[in-house]
This record gives sequence, structure tokens and C-alpha cells, in this order.
Amino acid sequence: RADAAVPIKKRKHSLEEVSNGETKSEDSFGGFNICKVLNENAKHKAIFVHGSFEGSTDDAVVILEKTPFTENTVKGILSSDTDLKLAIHNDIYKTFEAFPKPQENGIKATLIYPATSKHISKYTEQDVYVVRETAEDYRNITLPYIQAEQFSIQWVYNILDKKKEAERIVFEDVDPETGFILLPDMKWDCKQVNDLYLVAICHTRGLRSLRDLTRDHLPLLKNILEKGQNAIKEKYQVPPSKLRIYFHYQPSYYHLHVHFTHIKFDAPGSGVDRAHLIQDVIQNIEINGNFYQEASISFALRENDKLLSKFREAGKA
Ligand code: GTA
Repeated sequence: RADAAVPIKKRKHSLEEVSNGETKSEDSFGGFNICKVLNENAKHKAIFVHGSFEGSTDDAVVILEKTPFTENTVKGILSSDTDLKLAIHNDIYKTFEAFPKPQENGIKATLIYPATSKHISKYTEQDVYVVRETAEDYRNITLPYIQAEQFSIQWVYNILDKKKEAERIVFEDVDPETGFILLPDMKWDCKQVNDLYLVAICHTRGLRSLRDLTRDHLPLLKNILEKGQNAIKEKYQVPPSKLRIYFHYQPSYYHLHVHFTHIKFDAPGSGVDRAHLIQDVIQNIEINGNFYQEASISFALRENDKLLSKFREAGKA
């Protein structure tokens, strides 16, 4: 192995890093021990695994997903390069187990390393409960909780400071108040537009979620909506009518950002228990500048989410 001399703790596992459109795979899953399969999703053809690397006490979470077909990969697969093992032959009907060339057969692997117990919990299959949060609940339960405990948003600052993923930026408006960076979301491999997923991260710091949005932020929201749509149309030829553009409430990362997904893509978190369309958010604030400081909002929380325990302790769930 080329990296045999590198102490295990210092090895890089940055399978996600992309430069000039090429994915650099600086390491391997050699020495990976599976502790537990946290979740499996047959519909999304994904599996979530908790494990660790040999010689390290740190936890790791790996997400493996089969990616959608593209015209290019299909051309390669439907060729003599693919080995076929006949499974069924009945009249004019045949099914095969097909073994395409490795290049045609890539899967997306996401590594979170070192992973915190909150990451492990996040990716673990568990029961889901709907909670209705009043404005008072937000101030008394949710806000103190997110101030005390939340995922690190270092990855967000790395993007805003151009320390990471700078070459992936699709559009930037540098205005400190209304500006943002638009780039492909970690969940998208950028190979095909039918699962297009970009995220717009606002430059202004300190806005945690839609609960912080007031009339003052309308220029920011309208800017993200309009320039984000334009940039996606220009780069990917996907018109605004094919985009689902929304906030998550609750988000995982409390630095304001907007999800742009293709309408055909059943993105995790795009349901009514979590996604708030930006157009509706803008209109709600136009009607009442303090809408999100006054409204009750429902959302889903998982069994192991400590926020759910806080709501239960307060007799609210
Ligand atoms: N470009 O480093 C990053 C990065 N990180 C760390 C997160 N994101 C990043 N993007 C870039 N670089 O869409 C993206 C995330 C997400 C957004 C944050 O930023 O991919 P959010 O704050 O609302 O958090 O958005 P969210 O949506 O909960 O985060 P996440 O990680 O997407 O979790 C979604 C849930 O969907 C998980 O609990 C998981 O169980 C489930 N899920 C189902 N399929 C997948 C999948 N294929 N990959 C990840 N999660 C999946």
C-alpha cells in the first residue's frame, strides 16, 4: 500500500474531496471494522454503517448509496464489457445478474470521521414523532437546547472562508448582508440532474434557522431565491419550475441555508414535516414581519433526539 508508512491516526479519509471535477480517493476502507448497520433504505438503495478504523478509537459513520443511472453509464453497461449471468429465461423474458466494468458501477460513499455520538444517533433507524412547537416552546425549550448542544458548523465556515470546496462553488454573491454561496450539496454526486441538490449558504453569520427571520431578511431571501434559480438554470439548464427550494425546520446545522432540489428527486427531508418552501416563507414574512417569532411550527423528531426528551420533560410531547 502506498500509504503504509502513514500512521493510521493521520491518514486521510477524504473520499468526498473533488478537484477539477475529478474525485480524489486519497484512502481506502482498508482496516474498516463494522460495529453496526444503523439503517438501510431499500427505496434509496442506501445503507448507513457505524464502524471504526483499525488502530483508532474514533467512531466512523459510512453511508453507501447506489447512484442513479446516466445515459453515459448505460452506454457502457449495455456493451460487451458487461458480464452477464443468466438468472431466468422464460419464453421471450430473461433476467440477468450483470457485472459492469468498475467505472460504470460506482457507488457514492460518504465518510464522517471522527463521528460524534450525535452523528451515530442521527443515522440510526428510530421511531419518529411529530411535535408542535409554539413560539414560547421555541424560546423556552428549543433555543436553550440548540445553544447548548448542536452539530459543529465548522464545515459551513470552511465553505464561506473558501478553505474547502471552493472549486465547487456554482455562484457567489459576496454582499455581507444579502450575499450567499451556492454549491452542490454533499448528498449530490453532480453526475445527473434528476437528483440535483444544491445548498445556498448565507454569508451573514448568526442566523440560526427560519425562527430568526424577520422583515429585515426579505432582501436576503429574495436574493437567494432569484440568483439561486438563475445560476442553476444557467449551469444545469434546470428551470425554476423544476426546483423545490426550501428550509428545513429543524435543520441539523444552525447556520441559515436553503436547499435547492430537483422536483423529481425524493430528497430526504423534503416532506411537510420538515421542509418550508422559501416562496411561502417570504410571503408569510411579507404578511407579518414577525411571523416566525409568533407562529407555531410542527416538525418530526426522532426517538433518540435529545430535543424530543426536552419536549417530553416539559410535558409538550
Ligand atoms: N457541500 O461538508 C458539507 C456538508 N455537510 C456536512 C452537510 N451538507 C454539506 N454540503 C456540502 N459540504 O443537505 C449538506 C447536507 C444537507 C445540508 C444541511 O448540508 O447534505 P440541514 O441542516 O437541514 O441538515 O441541511 P439535514 O438535512 O438534516 O442533514 P443531512 O445530513 O442531509 O441529514 C438528512 C437525514 O436524511 C439524515 O438524518 C439521514 O438519516 C437521512 N438520509 C437519507 N438518505 C441520506 C443520504 N443519502 N445521505 C445523508 N443522509 C441521508
